[in-house]
Amino acid sequence: MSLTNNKQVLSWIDEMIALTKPESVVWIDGSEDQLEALRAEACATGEMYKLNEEKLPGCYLHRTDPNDVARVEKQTYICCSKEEDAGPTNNWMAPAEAYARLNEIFDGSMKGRTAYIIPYSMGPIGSPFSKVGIEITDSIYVVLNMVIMTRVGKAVMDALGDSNDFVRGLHSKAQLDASKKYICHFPEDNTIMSVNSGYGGNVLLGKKCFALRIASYQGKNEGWMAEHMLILGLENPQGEVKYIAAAFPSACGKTNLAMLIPPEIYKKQGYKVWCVGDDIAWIRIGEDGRLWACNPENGFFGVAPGTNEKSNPNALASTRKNSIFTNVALNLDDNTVWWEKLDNNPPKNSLDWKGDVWNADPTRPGAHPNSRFTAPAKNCPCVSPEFDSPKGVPLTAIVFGGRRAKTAPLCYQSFDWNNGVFVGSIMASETTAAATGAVGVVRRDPMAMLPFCGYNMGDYWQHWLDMGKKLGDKAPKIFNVNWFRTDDEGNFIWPGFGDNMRVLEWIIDRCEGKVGADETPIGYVPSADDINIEGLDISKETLEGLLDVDPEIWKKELSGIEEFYGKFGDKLPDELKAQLEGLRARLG
Ligand code: OXD
Ligand code: MN
Repeated sequence: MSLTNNKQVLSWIDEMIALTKPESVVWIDGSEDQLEALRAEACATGEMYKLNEEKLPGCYLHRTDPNDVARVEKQTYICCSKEEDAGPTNNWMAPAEAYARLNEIFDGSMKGRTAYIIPYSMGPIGSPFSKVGIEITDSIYVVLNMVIMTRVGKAVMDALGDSNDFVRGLHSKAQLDASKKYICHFPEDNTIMSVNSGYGGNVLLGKKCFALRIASYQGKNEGWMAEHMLILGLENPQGEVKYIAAAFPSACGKTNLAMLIPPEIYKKQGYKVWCVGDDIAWIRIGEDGRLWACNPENGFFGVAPGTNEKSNPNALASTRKNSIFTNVALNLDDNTVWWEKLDNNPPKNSLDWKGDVWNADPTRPGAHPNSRFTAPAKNCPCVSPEFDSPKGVPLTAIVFGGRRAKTAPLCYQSFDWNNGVFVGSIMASETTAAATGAVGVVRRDPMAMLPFCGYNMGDYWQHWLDMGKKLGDKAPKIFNVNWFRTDDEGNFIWPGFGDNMRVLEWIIDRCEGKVGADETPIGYVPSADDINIEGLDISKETLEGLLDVDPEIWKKELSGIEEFYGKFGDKLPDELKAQLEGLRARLG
């Protein structure tokens, strides 16, 4: 039974069903009865595995194909009419060619299977901030994840009414043939087609595909922004909450920062941190002329390894019920899950992420390094009371960050909005020993959007500059942080995690004009006296070292920036060229 009379929706669905030829078609209405039946079916076929109902109520384990465990940037395409509109940082395919290639692969790809039609809302249903998507998929795992990550059901179709403003998403596991895996985006058609993968980032089409790649393009045309940012609220002892949005490349601790627990000395005074979102922010100019941010998602799709009682107790607590675990180890003694650094007790009687006997074998990991939990946001002990607010939360500051061993200081503030856009555009991380390839190689990842910007990055920067013009003096202040400075032995100097609160406090104080700063060639840097290190095992000299800006290192950085900028040709905004020259001049 269909959940809508919307002719555009129905005719698109008819077309996709005729193409993929499933045995049956089921609309997902979001009811608990329907979901429970799907969970039971997935367990019966082995697609999912039910975990200990006492210890992990409502939780399941899923294993993907061992060759299908991460996003595939090489097989991800932006399919727009002109190649230059995709830009030098995206793979491009002409729409006609992409449709032809995909139609061949999708032809009959759901034979003998059920097609599930998932109506979902990114953002609270019916909010002017929100947008509707429909995903057709042949995977129950996708259905059950989408139900956690987005708002699903009939109310979404009611909110859409007769409108044609919805994003069409077609996904089929097909044969999981890696050579025919495609994640294609058609921004001009509001369409996403994903085939031959079953891994979250490639198949939960509301997330990276819609909420970043398609939405960034929509935002440029409609005057708003879709960003790879967490959103947190920092409450002071007077009960005032200030909101910060922050962009970091993948694997730099976004989820940890979003759910930060303040150090004892702050907690005692009454400081609190509220999580609005851990990965994506949709940002608009509100009626008051300020920037307002909303998290379009409804859950967390977090990396499991490294999550523990110390690093992120709030994330861990979020996963203790109604969650799905993907590619983690299974403890056979009590039917619970385990991953590296969860604790010091790898289960002796266990299976690894592939389902092979593991038994805590120290020579190989139990969980895949990119294993995940999918957890409802409402499970998070520090979820913001504003989480469902239809208008979002007002931003006081925007923070960029990366993983740099020496270059960037612990924190600095940009001179103004345009300089802040420059700071975001030169964001970079150095590869660590954990990643494959050389150590210390700089990967530029502007605004952490490198794999997620659905159009030419040069036009995207221009859009940022244009938003600044509209905001004028109502614009949030822009900062950069680096939690990852190392000493000569390669050890991290700054403790990070909850202690990052000390830097956030300086950021908010700066926005409120309560604290000074030292002017350096790259921006305003905190004076060591203004970062609270009470209760920390760090000397003032060490802190001074963390805040140091070495002009010689930055002079070397200039050529890297120039080379990166060179890729964008005419699309590089003049304003950013001027910013680069300004930095060069200040460095002398
Ligand atoms: C993610 C990512 O999964 O950024 O959030 O890779
Ligand atoms: Mn992300």
